[in-house]
Amino acid sequence: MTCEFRSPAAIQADLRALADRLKLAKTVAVFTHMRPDPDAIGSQVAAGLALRRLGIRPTLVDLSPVPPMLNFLYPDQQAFERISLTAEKSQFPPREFDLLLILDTCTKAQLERAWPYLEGRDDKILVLDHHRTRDAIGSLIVADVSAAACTELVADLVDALGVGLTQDISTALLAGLAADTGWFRFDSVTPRSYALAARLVAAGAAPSRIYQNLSQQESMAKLALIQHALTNLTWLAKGRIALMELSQADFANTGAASFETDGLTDYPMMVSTTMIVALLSEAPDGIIRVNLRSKHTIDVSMIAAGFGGGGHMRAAGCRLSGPLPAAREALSAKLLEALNQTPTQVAP
Ligand SMILES: [Mn+2]
Repeated sequence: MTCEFRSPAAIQADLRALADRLKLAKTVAVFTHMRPDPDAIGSQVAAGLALRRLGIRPTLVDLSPVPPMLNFLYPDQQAFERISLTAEKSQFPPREFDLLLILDTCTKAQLERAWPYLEGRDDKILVLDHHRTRDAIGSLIVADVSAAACTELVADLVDALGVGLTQDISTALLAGLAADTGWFRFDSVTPRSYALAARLVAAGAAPSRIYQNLSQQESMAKLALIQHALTNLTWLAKGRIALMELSQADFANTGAASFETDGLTDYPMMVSTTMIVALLSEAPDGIIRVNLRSKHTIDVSMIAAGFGGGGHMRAAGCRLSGPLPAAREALSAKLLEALNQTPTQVAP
């Protein structure tokens, strides 16, 4: 994994190089990470729409089912060709594209289902991402960890392609930006985020419609899942570490889908003492999926990387082998270690 520093000017030059290569293509397959969030789908859809406006044929590749609440981001079902690799053992169709564009991730683990296809096609692969951890993938990686959302970078790409912001492109970009910044609350937010938001709203994106679609479309099963997660909440280190667990039985009893764990880590964060929140959810194959969040200076991407995962300083994830108690024990040890290496924080 590399994490070299590039200046803003160098990143903009990389971005123009990315745009120039895309302009020469006729067909582009657009990928994003498994278990896609609004930033992933917003990036994919906005990039697809921008390419289409240039007369390039985009194909969007789904590595996991797209959460139904994100369907509103696809302007019409005929807008794009889509390839689904969501089924177990699904294989990429035997086709060649001029370019393969990967958005909002640069780690192989998050592209697992596409990897048999992507492997060996490095010269065609271009990456646009804002995460801190990354693998050496493809022939051009444009990575800007100062971007609050990948859609901030896709907005720059749309500009570099000379396409202009349509209402549909703006809606997809704002959805990603709003979701990845917790509606402009996180410390990843910069003047650039607000300036982009202003441009997107001016171009027709409607924040209230996006909010309703992203945050007020949950199932009753999700609320029941929250209930279970809070019942299974335990604290370590005098309330500084919160651990939440969801077993396969919790999913079965509530009827909630695995993507509905999204946002659960916010709840323990409301407590003043909380510094780290970990959510452990058991997948059907027995693997324990871990979501990590931190409120202070603890870099949870490093903790996740220690288990083969990755992410951002304050939001990261990894996967551990089960069963739950063993995963909890292994993780707790590393969380306590990270906490002990961090000077005690004065509440902000
Ligand atoms: Mn993102």
